[in-house]
Amino acid sequence: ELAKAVKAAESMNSDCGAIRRKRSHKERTLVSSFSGCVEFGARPVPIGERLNPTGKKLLKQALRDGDMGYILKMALEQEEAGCELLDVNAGLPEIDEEKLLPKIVRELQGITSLPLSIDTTNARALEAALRIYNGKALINSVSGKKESMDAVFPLAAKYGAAIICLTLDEDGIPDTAEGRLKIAEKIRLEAEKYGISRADLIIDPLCLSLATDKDAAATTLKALSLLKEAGYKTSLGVSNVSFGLPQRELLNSAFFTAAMRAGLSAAIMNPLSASMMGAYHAELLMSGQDEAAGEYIEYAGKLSLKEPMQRETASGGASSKLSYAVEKGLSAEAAEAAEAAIKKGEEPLLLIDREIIPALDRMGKAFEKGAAYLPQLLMSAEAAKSAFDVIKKELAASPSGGKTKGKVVIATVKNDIHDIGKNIVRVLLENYGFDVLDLGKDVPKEEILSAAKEQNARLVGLSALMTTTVPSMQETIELLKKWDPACAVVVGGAVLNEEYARMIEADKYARDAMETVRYAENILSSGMDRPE
Ligand code: THG
Repeated sequence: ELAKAVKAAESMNSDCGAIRRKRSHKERTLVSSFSGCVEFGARPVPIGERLNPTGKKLLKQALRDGDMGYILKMALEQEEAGCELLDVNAGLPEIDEEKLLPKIVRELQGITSLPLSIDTTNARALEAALRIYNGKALINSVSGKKESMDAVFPLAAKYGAAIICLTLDEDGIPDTAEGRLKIAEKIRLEAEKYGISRADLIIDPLCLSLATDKDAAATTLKALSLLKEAGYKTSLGVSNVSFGLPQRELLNSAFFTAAMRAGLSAAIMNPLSASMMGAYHAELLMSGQDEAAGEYIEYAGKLSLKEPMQRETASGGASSKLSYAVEKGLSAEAAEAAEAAIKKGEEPLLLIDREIIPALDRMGKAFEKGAAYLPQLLMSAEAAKSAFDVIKKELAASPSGGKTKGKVVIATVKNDIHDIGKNIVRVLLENYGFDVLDLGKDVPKEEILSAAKEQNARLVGLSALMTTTVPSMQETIELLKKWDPACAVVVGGAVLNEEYARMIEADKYARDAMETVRYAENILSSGMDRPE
């Protein structure tokens, strides 16, 4: 028996050994956000360059004013244009980068699931940003200068980031491709001392402007080839090549194509430029990485769609701006768009019905499918609330007047702090002439009961957004029915449906605010007024 056991143990051991041997350590270059990850090496990674104040008056002003709306909008534009990472640079001499950079990183993480490339020369700002970054960040950048490596490598090691490494040192940028490779090797050896793996290094051989050096592009392209041969991942700020020259996009896109051919792993570039993204998709197709031209065709389709869309917003499509802002969770923009739409004479209730609710719906569906995450859902709800506050003011200014159609008590139930849906219901009810007592959110059942008693209410509306608060809704209904079985209870909210509503013995499930209004009309105009 013993011998058998020993043999079994041995064979298990050797199995484990076999498994261990099979697990080769993969030297992959990866960065990630809280929810998604991007690999360098398989195909070129487009990194959006536009969150960088260089040459951008409006962004400079936004950074000075801390105008997050503008910054977030630039991020979303780039994401939609198809870039896979966002480079973030908040470096202005008059700005406290140490405060602002982490603030921007935090806000960006709320609205985009793209990983970030943190572009700064300020080590304190870098650490502040890395501390709050959710994922494996990309640091942009370290150079071969001792001072730079001493500052950046400890942080990269501590926070597990990947790093863009510039091939320049105390003597500047070498004129030759070989010289740049040499600096890359120096950087790698130094990084090793910190336990940073070579896979976490992305070498940027730098391209300066062709306006001042006719060989700038050729040298950089050669450096790319050498670096690739030596097994390095590479990156470039592509737009540098055309500083000071006219028609920059012509040059940028030609250089981008050449760099991709030379094996470039990532490009910091302008994804809003059709010629840049065009060059990118064309190269994927030409290099055999786009099966049946699927991606190219999809991109081409988006391009032809874009024109009429832009025309619509350019001609003051204020209302479609509203639904965009709500969907993307841009609060300030949503409020502005709502105001603009009202000024243009749009019907406030229609704005709710046709812009805000459908946008929330789209976000909700994306959330259910796993295509969007909770922070995005909440940002969306916040933006809807901002727009909604503007609309509410407008509606308050033009009351429906006349006699009330009856009293309705509404509340978001205990433990639930979401009231956007309930607020919409209130405004709609008020506009249809009901007298609404809104108890707010997170309301205990006893409080709802005493308000219903006091008002002698024939209709109570309850809202819940979270599954976890449905029991609290059920208890409230029980209490109300014990008091008066004839008091009707209408329920609604994201997690509810017909079946749930029946289970917790509500009288009515309302799919949306309009359905609540119709139900209220039904119940409260049925003649049998209660004795006062
Ligand atoms: N390598 C690495 N990081 C980098 C660079 C690089 N970061 C910064 C820069 N170079 C890449 N980013 C930019 C951002 C903007 C521009 C160029 C490179 C640019 N801006 C226009 C201007 O200055 O005129 C503004 C144009 C506009 O409004 O879009 O060209 O090389 N690792």
